Amino acid sequence: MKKIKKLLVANRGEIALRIMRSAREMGIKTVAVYSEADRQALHVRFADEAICIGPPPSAQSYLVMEKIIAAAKQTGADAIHPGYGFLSENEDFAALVRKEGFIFIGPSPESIELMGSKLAAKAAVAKFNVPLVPGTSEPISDLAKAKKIATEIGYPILIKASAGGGGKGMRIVDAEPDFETQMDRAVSEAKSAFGDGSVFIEKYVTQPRHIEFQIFGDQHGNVVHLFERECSVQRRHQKVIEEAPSSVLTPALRKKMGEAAVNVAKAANYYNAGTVEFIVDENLNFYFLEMNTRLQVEHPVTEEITGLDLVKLQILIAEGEKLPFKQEDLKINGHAIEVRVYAEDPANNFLPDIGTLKTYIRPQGHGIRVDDGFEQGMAVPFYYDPMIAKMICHDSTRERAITKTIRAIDEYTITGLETTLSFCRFVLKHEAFTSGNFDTKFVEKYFKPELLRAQQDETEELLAALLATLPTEKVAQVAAIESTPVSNWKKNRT
Ligand code: MV4
Repeated sequence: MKKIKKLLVANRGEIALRIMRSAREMGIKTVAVYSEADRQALHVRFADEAICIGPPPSAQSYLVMEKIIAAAKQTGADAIHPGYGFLSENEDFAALVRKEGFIFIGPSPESIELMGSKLAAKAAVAKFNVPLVPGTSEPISDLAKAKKIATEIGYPILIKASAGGGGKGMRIVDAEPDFETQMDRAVSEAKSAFGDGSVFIEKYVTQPRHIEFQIFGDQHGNVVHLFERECSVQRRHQKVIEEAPSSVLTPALRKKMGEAAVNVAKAANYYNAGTVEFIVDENLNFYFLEMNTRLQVEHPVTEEITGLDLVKLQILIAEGEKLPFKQEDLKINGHAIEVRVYAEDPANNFLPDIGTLKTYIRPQGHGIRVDDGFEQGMAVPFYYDPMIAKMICHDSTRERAITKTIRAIDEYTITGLETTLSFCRFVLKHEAFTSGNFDTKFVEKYFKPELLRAQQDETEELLAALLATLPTEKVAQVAAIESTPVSNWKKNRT
């Protein structure tokens, strides 16, 4: 048991701030690291100390292990939290942190490495009775043999890179004549992207739901799950809206999947926070896909429904404490929805829209949480992920959480750049979403940029019609309000 006194956060933006807030509440001093592009960033201002670690590109700053270690030594930190992205799932970093005598807030390097190989992960969990998608358990090398297996499984099949994950390096094969070309492509992509050309085959589940379980383990062998998050609304493997709990799980299925998730963690001798990713088909069969060995972007929805602070838990576990609760102590309270606010233009193929936050006014009220790293007047740097904020709404039921989220989107006022808020509003109002009858194909099936434009035009028409009924002096008043920066008619009421 070693109490952490000073924590270095090897990350930036909203997650760096979010981690430091919990550390401060625990009486732990905080150290920020930052690139030259982040001198004015909020995580730097919030921290007790801050060290510049290099030029803006992350390959020269946030991704350089030696610079992080040097900053930790210089400031006398005793622990390092990697956040998500950057070095968070790099087993060499986790090992180096430990070798240099610091506490790594996360799992062991061995667990990270095991889950980094999709084939090794599948082999490990298979022994623990975790359902897997039908497919090969070894890398495929012999083309004739691979084709034979694919025929046995039945087309369509998916070729995946063992070193891949998060959708990188996947190839769908609809029928046998395409097999060879797709396999060649998959292998060469995997070689160039990961330096490892191993690929394997799985049955392609065509319209799955993506449901992931938050798990937590301590260093004494105890593992629990903190229920699921439904993350099916995504585009090109980037999640857009996440919620907890999922509207399709019955208590019985939740229990079964939760037990499978705990078994995945046990198969990896896992400790600290992790996420076990499943796909669920239309008959509610579920299959393990992969495990993410970090705190995830969408962890706040789990915090809202469990009342737990996951970062504080991560720190306690890294100090060697036992999990302070048992599975049966945990229960779901209400419903939480997270929308991700990206500096992207949904009407223009989600092109990054980097610029300055001319107006930035957060929504307020009971059950609304905004995790961000920006203030009005700040610029969104183009070197990093264009996520501006995560807005999380919590209420007693799914229906109420949806209503609250739409109200909060309408209140959220951002000018100076386009954001994905209007797109999130479109999703939340869609019948497929409100009914709960959707899968990972939601965006492809229902979204067209014209629909946003049509909604926007309608709003403007309504406004014009309203103005036409008013006397001239009122019109002038409305026009004056319209042109003030706080008006969000155009930005958000689409
Ligand atoms: C699949 C699949 C269908 N069948 N595997 C994408 C992310 C990576 N974790 C694995 N992914 C998928 N694997 C089989 N056998 C569909 C996906 C998939 C997906 C999964 C979760 C969330 C969004 C997704 C979007 C497209 C495809």
